[in-house]
Amino acid sequence: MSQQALPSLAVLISGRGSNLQAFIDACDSGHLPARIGLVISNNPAAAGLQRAERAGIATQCIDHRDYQSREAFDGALVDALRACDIELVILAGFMRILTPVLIEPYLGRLLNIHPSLLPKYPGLKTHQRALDAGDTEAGATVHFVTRELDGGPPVLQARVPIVRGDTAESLAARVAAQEHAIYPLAARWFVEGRLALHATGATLDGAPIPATGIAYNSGMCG
Ligand code: NHR
Ligand code: GAR
Repeated sequence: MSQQALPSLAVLISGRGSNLQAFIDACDSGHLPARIGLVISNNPAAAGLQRAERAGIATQCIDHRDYQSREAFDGALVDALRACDIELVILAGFMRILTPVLIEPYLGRLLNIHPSLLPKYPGLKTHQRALDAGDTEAGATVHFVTRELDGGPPVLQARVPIVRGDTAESLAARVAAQEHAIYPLAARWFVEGRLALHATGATLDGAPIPATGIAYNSGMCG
């Protein structure tokens, strides 16, 4: 398949971009049969913008502070996505809550990775909350994005142990390694036409996905 014929992804970031890097690597290696058509950051200082530039990917910075409302910001995102014919939108450490202005046109084509074992710990500071609660496990969940913050149907979930002496930083690093495996895999299922969002929830190969997502194991090929 020529590069142009591959389905086009947009990756939305706010920071470091290690998940973006996992997508760049998965597209390059052929594990993910797609191309990244556009990287958008709301944060001009996001290190991930340089990763994209290094990989020769088009970037746009759409700074939320330049807009009067969340809806106006989301309208600018939608304009940028439409101009690039984007088939799947990947939120990868994107830190702005989205409104229906973006969610409605991309419903079913919009994924997020959240650094917790959803439905536990929606929102922010997930690793510290897991440590404070004395949990013995943490993880990450890929889910479809709906209006409900971190509440859309889960797709794929990876677990890691919490070990003695863990800090939010050490735990985040252990979770991030799993994120980099599961997120491109979920996107692969989507571009292969295997993963879909329906009114009743998410399905893989037509079968309903359990409420906490499919449990990832390292034998699943990415
Ligand atoms: N938007 C909707 N409508 N639904 C979801 O499930 C979304 C979403 C936008 C982003 C990612 C999410 C996460 O995985 C995500 C999921 C930002 C915040 C937040 O509070 C919460 C959850 C997530 C992302 N953002 C603040 C805001 O005012 C800003 C925080 C900051 O800049 O540090 O938008 O965790
Ligand atoms: C990731 O751990 C992701 O799960 C989390 O931010 C990190 C981004 O890292 N997402 C959120 O907290 C969304 N609110 P990255 O920029 O290196 O991919």
